[in-house]
Parts: sequence; structure tokens; C-alpha cells
Amino acid sequence: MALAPGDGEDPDRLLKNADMALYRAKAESKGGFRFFESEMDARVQARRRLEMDLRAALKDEIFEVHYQPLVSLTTGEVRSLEALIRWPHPEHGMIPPSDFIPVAEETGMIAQIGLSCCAAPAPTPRNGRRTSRSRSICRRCSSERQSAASGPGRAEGRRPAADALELEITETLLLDKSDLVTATLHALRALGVHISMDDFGTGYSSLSYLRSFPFDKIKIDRSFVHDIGANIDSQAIVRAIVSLGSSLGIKITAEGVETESDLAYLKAEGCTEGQGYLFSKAQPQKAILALLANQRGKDMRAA
Ligand code: G
Ligand code: MN
Repeated sequence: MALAPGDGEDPDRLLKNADMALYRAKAESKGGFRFFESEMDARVQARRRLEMDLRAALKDEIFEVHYQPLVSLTTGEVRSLEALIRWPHPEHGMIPPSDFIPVAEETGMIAQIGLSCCAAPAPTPRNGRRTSRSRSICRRCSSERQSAASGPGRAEGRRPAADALELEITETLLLDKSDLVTATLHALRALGVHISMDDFGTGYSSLSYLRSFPFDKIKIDRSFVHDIGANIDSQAIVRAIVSLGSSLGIKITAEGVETESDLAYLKAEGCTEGQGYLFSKAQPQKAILALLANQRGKDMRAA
């Protein structure tokens, strides 16, 4: 509902504002109603601007892919890289992915953003051992990111092979249309792509999703990692996930490893791979290449 003259003195404006109230009413309630508020207009404007900026960023190729190492907790080697999208906005600085990914998803731009990031040449961890295949993570951008790695012992960027790619999925993706989603995941798997469940433990029913698809890897959400030294419940949860992983034949990675204490507790619970500020934050390609060259398959923290 929009009321004259406060919400508009001409039919056009009045109808436009009533429309915004309608939009809100539909979004918030079934069979309800809303009065127009000027704040709705501001929100719609801000959202429209964000959408236009996103479109421009995509066209001008402004997005950057940063990389964060996934590290073996036993040897300290970098095993793979998670690719995370970053948006350096020309006026507003770095826009957090949580601010723009939902809009990118709603507008469908996410597909293009994901593709352009996957196509970006990616650095390759150099493991020294032939058997350790570098792999990077292209994820569904549920909170950001994308891209890849490939080839044995190459320090330069390359286009990823399918089996060098790992996709991180959050369970929200499996919430609806799950037949289509699982079919797509199986098709990707058939190409050789590895599939991880991200942010494990934070949703409503992560466990049941483990039966809907045979995941290659579970990533323990950082909320169970950041206080692991002080919280015996977190320790028990990590222990249970590690044991679940070994029973189901699924690899386990701990996210958000920030301190030596986190690391020690994770090791004590049998966790063999981790990722977090203790090792490295996500960094631009050049910095990550330097880090990999310096590391050369040795212990991350000794490098
Ligand atoms: O779990 P998810 O993949 O959605 O989280 C990725 C985000 O977590 C990235 O924005 C990344 O910068 C951030 N991140 C990576 N390592 C750490 C860490 O050790 N601590 C915290 N708090 N955040 C981290
Ligand atoms: Mn993650």
C-alpha cells in the first residue's frame, strides 16, 4: 500500500511505491500486506547500484582470484589451493563476497563469474612427490571464490584439468531441486572433478546430505576449530567428524586453523589436513607463487 500524498503525488510514483511494498509483502509473508516505507526505496536503489556495478566489474574483468593453501597437518606441505573471489571496487574498496554473491546468484551472474574465475590460470603447488596431485578448489561461490591448478611441479599458471579441480558445495545447494543437483554433481564427478562439502556441521541436517551424494571431502566449519583448545564439545565434534570420515572413506579438512594450539588439538583428534591464517591467508596469484616456490614441498611453517 502506498498513500497519497506522502508516498507520491502523481499516479506513477504512487504505483511504483505500492509495487515496492507489494514486493516486500510477498517476500516476507503469505497473504499479508505492507505499507510503503522510504527505506524500501533506498534499499531498492542500493541493490540496483550493486547490480550495475557487478555487471561492470564482470565486463571490465575486475574480479580477482586469491588463493589459500590447504596444508597437510602431518608434513606441513601445501596440498592444494582454495580459490576465493575478491572484488576490488574502484570506489568502495574490497567488497566482501557475502555482500555481492547473493546478488550475483539472484541475477544469474554467478554462472559467468564462476566460469571466468575457473578459466583463470592458477598456480600449482609443487609437492616434490609425483604421487601428490595438485588440486585446487573451485567452489560454487556460496560465499565466494573460484579456480584451479594442474600439472606436476609447474610453477606457472595453467588451465585446470578436470581432476585437478575440487568443487566445494554447501548444503543449501542440496536443499531444493536436489535431484537436479545430485545429477549434476554425478556428471561432474564422471568428468573427474572432486566434490567437497563445505562448512560442515553448521546447517540443519548435514549428516543426511552425506547420503545424498558420495562426497570426496568434508570441510569442518571453522566455528568448531577456532575454540577447539578451550571447548571440549568442539573437540568431541571434530573427533566424531574425523571418525565419520574414516568410516565413510571421506577425507577431512579443518577450516579456520589460526593458532598453534588449534593445530595441536586438531592433530590430537586425528585430523590430517587444515587451512587457515596460521598457514596463510588467501593471497593474490603472485604472492602465492612466491610462497609455493619458497616452500617447495617442505613444511609450511618452516618455510
Ligand atoms: O568456509 P568458507 O569457505 O565459506 O570460508 C571462506 C572464508 O574464510 C574466506 O573469506 C577466507 O578469507 C576466510 N578464512 C580463511 N582462513 C580463515 C581463518 O583462519 N580464520 C578466519 N576467521 N577466516 C578464515
Ligand atoms: Mn571453505
